[in-house]
Amino acid sequence: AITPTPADKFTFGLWTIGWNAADPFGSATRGPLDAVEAIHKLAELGAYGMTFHDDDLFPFGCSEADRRAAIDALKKACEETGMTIPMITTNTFSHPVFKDGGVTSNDRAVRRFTIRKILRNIDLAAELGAKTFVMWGGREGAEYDFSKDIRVALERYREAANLFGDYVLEKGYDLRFAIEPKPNEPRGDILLPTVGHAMAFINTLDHPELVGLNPEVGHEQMAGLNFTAGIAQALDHGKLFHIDLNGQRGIKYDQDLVFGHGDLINAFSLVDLLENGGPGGGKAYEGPRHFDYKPSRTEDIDGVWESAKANMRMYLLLKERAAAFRADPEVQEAIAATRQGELAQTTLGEGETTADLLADASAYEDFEPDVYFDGKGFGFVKLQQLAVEHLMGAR
Ligand code: 3MF
Ligand code: MG
Ligand code: MG
Ligand code: MG
Repeated sequence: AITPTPADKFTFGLWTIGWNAADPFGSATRGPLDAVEAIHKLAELGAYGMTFHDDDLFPFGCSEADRRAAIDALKKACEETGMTIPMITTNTFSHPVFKDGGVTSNDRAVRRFTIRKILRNIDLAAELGAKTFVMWGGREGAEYDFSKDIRVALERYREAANLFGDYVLEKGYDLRFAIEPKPNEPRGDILLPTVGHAMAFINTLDHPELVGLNPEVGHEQMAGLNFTAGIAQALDHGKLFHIDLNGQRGIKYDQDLVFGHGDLINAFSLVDLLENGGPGGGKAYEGPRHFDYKPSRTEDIDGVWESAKANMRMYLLLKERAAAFRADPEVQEAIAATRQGELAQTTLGEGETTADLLADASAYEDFEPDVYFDGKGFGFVKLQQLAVEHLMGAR
């Protein structure tokens, strides 16, 4: 069960395996990777699909003929291999013109150009049958508080998001948007920095039902947040449209390590949530398991494919461990001891009103916290130890 198959729905960004490993301090350590070759290799490894930014597939500003040739070659490779393109996204951050952002740049001509670039790519998403269109606004932000009024920048963000929603409805495309939050890098501070900020913003849109999230493990962890808890809230809100899996070790630059090579314990609870956390214990999330990582700069092309395999293997191993954890009678007993079943009960009884609660002297007037408190623990540590032992393969 740790051999990936398309049924596992593993997908990779072309920019991940295709990264030439140039970083802000050094030049490339690897050559370019052709998209057609990437599709064939990923198919061979058991992946389900590939994703890309417009500029990953055809160079920024290339001729329409070159663009078309690249798209057609990709389509052919998909037909040959059965690979899919479930998500595409737009590069609104690499070209110097985007230095103050795309849809929120202070420069209005840049904003108009960005909207056109995204609309063109929405058409391509529909053509390729992608169901999710990711928007990562990495340059939407600032380094300095006086650079712009954030409220006005958010109005421009909203104007653009509403325009894209209207466009998709008008065209009748079967496509939803997923905003990818990130706290910083490349901007000092990025707009919609976390899952929570983005969900609040989505609620202000004309068509909130069209817009959800593409949370990335490392991005939330860069803000010191618990990724599994953020995903749980996104699920609660019905907004987990897509996910970027990778690894991050603490609050620092965006590491994009292999999934599980960062906070392994949080990766374990994440896979458990996605796979076993749905109502009735089914899958909580049915979409692609998308890897957005960077094969480390130290690796050659063989190391790239080793790291691609490692992502899928980590996910499947964690899935296997999570199933064993859930099936273990000792774990079930430990879960019951934590009183999670009681958390699932409503706090007021069926049909009970606030007036009834106010009239219930046992809830307050006669409730004696000092008497009620018996010092009994919740047993969370015991349960966590069982979880870690399952994760380690020690049980
Ligand atoms: C940057 C990212 C992005 C987004 C991508 C949208 C370049 O930290 O995570 O990758 O994921 O732009 O999918
Ligand atoms: Mg990232
Ligand atoms: Mg990252
Ligand atoms: Mg990402």
